[in-house]
Amino acid sequence: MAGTDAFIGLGSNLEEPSAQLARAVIALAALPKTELVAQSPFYRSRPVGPQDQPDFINGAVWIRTELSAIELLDELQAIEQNHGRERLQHWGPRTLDLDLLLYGMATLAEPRLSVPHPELPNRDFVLQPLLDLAPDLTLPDGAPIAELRARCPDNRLRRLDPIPRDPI
Ligand code: ROI
Repeated sequence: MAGTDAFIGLGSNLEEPSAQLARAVIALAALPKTELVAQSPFYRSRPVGPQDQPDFINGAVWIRTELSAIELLDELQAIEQNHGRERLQHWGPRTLDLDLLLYGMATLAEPRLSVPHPELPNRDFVLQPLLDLAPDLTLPDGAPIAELRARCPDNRLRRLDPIPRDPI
């Protein structure tokens, strides 16, 4: 398929987080004009933000899509809603968080959407899954993901093995 390579970060720390992520991957694979290229392993990570909340499960997927960045954002937000997203508190627990991390080599700063995701360089739970998917990946400014990963704060990532299957 022609299209743009995009990377989506997945996170959950409520209501069986691994199953939330596995269902989200299925929903992402079913998006219109989009194909799933690869899915990263899932990781357990300590929460960034308030510590009085459960650990997160995080992962990432690589898709190729003919949707525009904003169309893709709309689809991600629809999946979050359909999967019962709850976000009661800023930087608090949530059932499903889907972040558009990279959209090709685009740099966007729009009211609804900043790409690359502004927190990407600070979050090992995003950088490590990206590295698993594409070891040579760079940001649009040329910064290698591998270098950012080596320099970013430690959230005690623990890889969940094997990737949970059969969430339904
Ligand atoms: N912390 C971790 N470890 N993983 C997340 O996905 C995550 N998402 C968030 C906040 C609450 C900032 N902390 C997180 O939105």
